[in-house]
Amino acid sequence: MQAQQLLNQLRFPELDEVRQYLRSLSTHTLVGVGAFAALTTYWYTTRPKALKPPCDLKMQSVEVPGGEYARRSALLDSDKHLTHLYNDAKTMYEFFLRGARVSNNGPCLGARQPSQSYEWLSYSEVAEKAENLGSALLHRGHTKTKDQFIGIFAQNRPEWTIAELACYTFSLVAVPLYDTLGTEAIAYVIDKANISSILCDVPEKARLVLECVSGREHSVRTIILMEPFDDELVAKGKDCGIDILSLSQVEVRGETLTYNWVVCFTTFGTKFVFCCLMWNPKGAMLTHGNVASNCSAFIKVIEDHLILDHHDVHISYLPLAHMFERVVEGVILVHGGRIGFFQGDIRLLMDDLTTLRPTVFPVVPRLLNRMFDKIYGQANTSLKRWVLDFAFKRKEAELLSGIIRRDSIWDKLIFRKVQASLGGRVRLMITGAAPVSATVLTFLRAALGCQLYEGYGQTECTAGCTMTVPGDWTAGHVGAPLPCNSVKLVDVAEMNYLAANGEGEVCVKGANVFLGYLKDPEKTEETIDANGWVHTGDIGKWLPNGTLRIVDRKKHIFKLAQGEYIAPEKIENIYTRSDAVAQVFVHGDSLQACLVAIIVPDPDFLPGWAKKRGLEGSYGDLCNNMDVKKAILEDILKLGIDSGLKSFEQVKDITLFTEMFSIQNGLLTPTLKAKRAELRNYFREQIDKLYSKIKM
Ligand SMILES: *[C@@H]1O[C@H](CO)[C@@H](O)[C@H](O)[C@H]1NC(C)=O
Ligand SMILES: *[C@@H]1O[C@H](CO)[C@@H](O)[C@H](O)[C@H]1NC(C)=O
Ligand SMILES: *[C@@H]1O[C@H](CO)[C@@H](O)[C@H](O)[C@H]1NC(C)=O
Ligand SMILES: CC(=O)N[C@H]1CO[C@H](CO)[C@@H](O)[C@@H]1O
Repeated sequence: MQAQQLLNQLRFPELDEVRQYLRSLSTHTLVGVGAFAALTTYWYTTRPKALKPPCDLKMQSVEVPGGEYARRSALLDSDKHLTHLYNDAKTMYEFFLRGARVSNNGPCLGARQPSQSYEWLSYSEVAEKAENLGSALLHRGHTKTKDQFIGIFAQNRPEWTIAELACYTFSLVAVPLYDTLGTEAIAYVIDKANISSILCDVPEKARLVLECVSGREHSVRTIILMEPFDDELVAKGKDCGIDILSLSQVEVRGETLTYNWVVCFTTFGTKFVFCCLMWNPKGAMLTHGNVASNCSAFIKVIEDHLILDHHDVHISYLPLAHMFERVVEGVILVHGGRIGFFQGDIRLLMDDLTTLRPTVFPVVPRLLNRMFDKIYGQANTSLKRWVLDFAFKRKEAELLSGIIRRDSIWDKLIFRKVQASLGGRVRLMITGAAPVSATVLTFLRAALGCQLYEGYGQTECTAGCTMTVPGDWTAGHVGAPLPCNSVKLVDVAEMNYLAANGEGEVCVKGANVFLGYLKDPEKTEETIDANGWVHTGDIGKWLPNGTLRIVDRKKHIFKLAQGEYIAPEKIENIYTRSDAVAQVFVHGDSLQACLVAIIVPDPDFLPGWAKKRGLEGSYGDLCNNMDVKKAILEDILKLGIDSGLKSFEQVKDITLFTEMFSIQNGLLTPTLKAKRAELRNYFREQIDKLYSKIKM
């Protein structure tokens, strides 16, 4: 049959665009296209019914009485937050025990050597290793009341989860360490939590710890290494007063020790189990109850559409130091599923996926973007691109009517390859940690044919506070509040976001909200208010169907005396584009009518930059030279004009300062953000002088 004829017989309005497109194609192409039209007919007549969503998708959250405009999940039948789902699983320790029971002691943790298949430890083997390690830790003086913090400094691997379980078994607290911020942040965490025992995976990490503590007073007494190490390391440890032991040695020793450990189990919600010291770095104290509630909320949201069980397999490669990965692991363990770890090299992840063939695959937007680019990159002729778009449009139509599958004709013809590259069995994906573009999310939901949820949250509420619900496969929002918490939006008047308009700073309260920051009542108070709401700093907006969209970030904003709002970071970003400028701090307040700035000129560029303007001298000389100051001021004001700053957004005067703002001098956070309050105090004198000169 002629393709054109066949298409004309089809009366599906959405095919209009296809028809139009076809008219522009050559007949040669059309023969192939005819086949696609026939397939379309076949697909329409054979496609399955959609599953019923767990709530009315037009009303996914409901307002909580009290006049605060707070909202909770429509899945709850009262305003009481969900704390747990299974009566025998209220702590993370009980999560594990339940998994052992429902899997009938099935495989629990797996790892592989390069090019080999996965080898598994059963639930009872994992429990035994955890008990042995835990006993050994008790023997070294750790108890739930004294010296309870255990550092874990390793990539994801079975021993990580075993160490965590060892902590849970004896009510100790796991503190993850990670090295992306260098030794300074590690030293901070060790000191803050007064950690005496640290488990490391490889000798390099142990060396890093020694570097952090050598030559000063410190708390570390024991490093337990998972991989082999040499005598030199042991000697180095001794110099710092640290015993370096191998994990297998420690486990064997633990086996010979007997403890009446049954009494040690952490009880629900009382004690914190997990201290996630973050990059700020602040130690967020999370309890068994926090983690259990987040996991349970997640299970509850998806349970109508997907029931996890002991056949499920999870691939663990996102850092366990973040709550996102740990919550997913909790969800797997409570159902007796198994966790397979990647080899430790993200470049080999694809190989691990096809070997493990996971059913659960948590992702981050960066990875989703890469998959999207790869699929489109392979469709590099216009015909291939057309076929891909055509198949996507068909599956997108299914998706929006609530159907998720990977056995349609389009899957068999087009998407089979990408599905197979993930092992071919993935049925649940979760993305979080950062926003994902609607195009990418919708395309991959269609192409991968599995349930792909987007969550939103932060460590302070145990990873998640909202998540998309099954059946709502639209993108562009982060879903409704999870059943374990309520969400409210609070006025940010200076940015013109008002709760009464359904916009404002996202605040969270519920069973998953943390206890506070370790030994930091001041920061805790800044984050959790007197009524128990965590203030996230994100700006959200309620959509008509009760889902939340994240639209902005709360910024440092202040008013000048005449009432104009100023966002100093925006101005600083513009001024630092000057070659002469390394760092800028813009200051103003409601008592002043104008802005001033402290500027650290760039030591590498300033001499050359000044020379072009006929000014010479050493860096120090130049910074004291009034003509240099004047030239820099002129340069940044010009940049400001070019970038569209209003005149009240431009500084009136500046002072040059020769010492960089740094973490060491307390003017930057470890993520290299300006500590504005500290900067203001530090430069009080210079700022006052600038203003007094302006007034004269
Ligand atoms: C740190 O822990 C040790 C025990 O490991 C204890 O003796 C010491 O008092 C603790 N220091 C602080 C500041 O808590
Ligand atoms: C198109 O993609 C194929 C692989 O899918 C590749 O072999 C080929 O070189 C690409 N062609 C162009 C022009 O990029
Ligand atoms: C919810 O509302 C948003 C914004 O109006 C919309 O984009 C989305 O499609 C809606 N979701 C559903 C399932 O109707
Ligand atoms: C897996 C899980 O339970 N965590 C939820 C905790 O909440 C985050 C956000 O909704 C989800 O992304 C996580 O999905």
